[in-house]
Amino acid sequence: MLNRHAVVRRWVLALANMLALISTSVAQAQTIPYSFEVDRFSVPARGLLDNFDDGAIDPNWDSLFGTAIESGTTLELSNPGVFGFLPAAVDSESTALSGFGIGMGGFGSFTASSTWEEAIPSLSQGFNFALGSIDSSTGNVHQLSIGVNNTTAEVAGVLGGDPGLAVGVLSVVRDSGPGNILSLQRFTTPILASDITGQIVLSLAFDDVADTLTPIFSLDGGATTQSPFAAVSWGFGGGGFSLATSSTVPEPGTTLLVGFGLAALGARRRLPARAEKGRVERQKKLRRPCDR
Ligand SMILES: [Ca+2]
Ligand SMILES: [Ca+2]
Repeated sequence: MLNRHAVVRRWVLALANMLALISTSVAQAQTIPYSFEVDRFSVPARGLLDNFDDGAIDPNWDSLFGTAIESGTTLELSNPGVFGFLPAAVDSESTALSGFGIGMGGFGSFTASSTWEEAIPSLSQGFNFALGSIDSSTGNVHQLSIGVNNTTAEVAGVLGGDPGLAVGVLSVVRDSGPGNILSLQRFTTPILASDITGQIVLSLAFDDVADTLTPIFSLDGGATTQSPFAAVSWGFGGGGFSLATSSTVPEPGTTLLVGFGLAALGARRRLPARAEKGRVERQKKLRRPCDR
């Protein structure tokens, strides 16, 4: 068991490294200040719970970038963030953290939930809960996120889905090298500000029999839940969670496709040899217990 936990921990760090690579600055611009709070994270089927009430992000989470502060009974994710973190080809300022590695294929079904304080994102802003897994056969990183976002027409034009206030699901696959995006899909369910009447619960349900991941949400503190999104095939051995908030730069992102790719390559060159070696070893280890 210890070995598995160690493997999962490494998995989370691998994902964190991947996200950090993506975070390399593209170009700084003005964004609207953002601040969203998470009240708790839980995976009841695995006995995982964080109420964010002990004043420290460690050891459950690793701050990836931006300003994440656990204070009182919540985790606040706010400015200043880092530019260039995306799950998309659009420039944005983001704050994110990653943690809670978890065994998946063969370890049983579960629903993981993040509960956010009631908030209505301003235009260009949003908050998201994601699960990332590494495909042990290709090394590619798969991420599925569910979030509440208020998307500009320009950003929706790049990512797909509806502009404006919506609950959105983003499915992204990145390669194992510089983290280039191999595929990206966005699905949305438009909502009204008046639909949000309590805490917002963003959940991802893993079915270990069907090998699928299904996004679920509640806009009224969990009293009622909605699941309008299709289940996504998810046959991986493990994964790690992320909590992220962002504000996109108010300009079209199309020209940033180029800058984003260059930034990722630059980050790749700066990657220390030690980290590279660790990444290869992680992949080797992951293949043993988790291949299915
Ligand atoms: Ca709390
Ligand atoms: Ca804590």
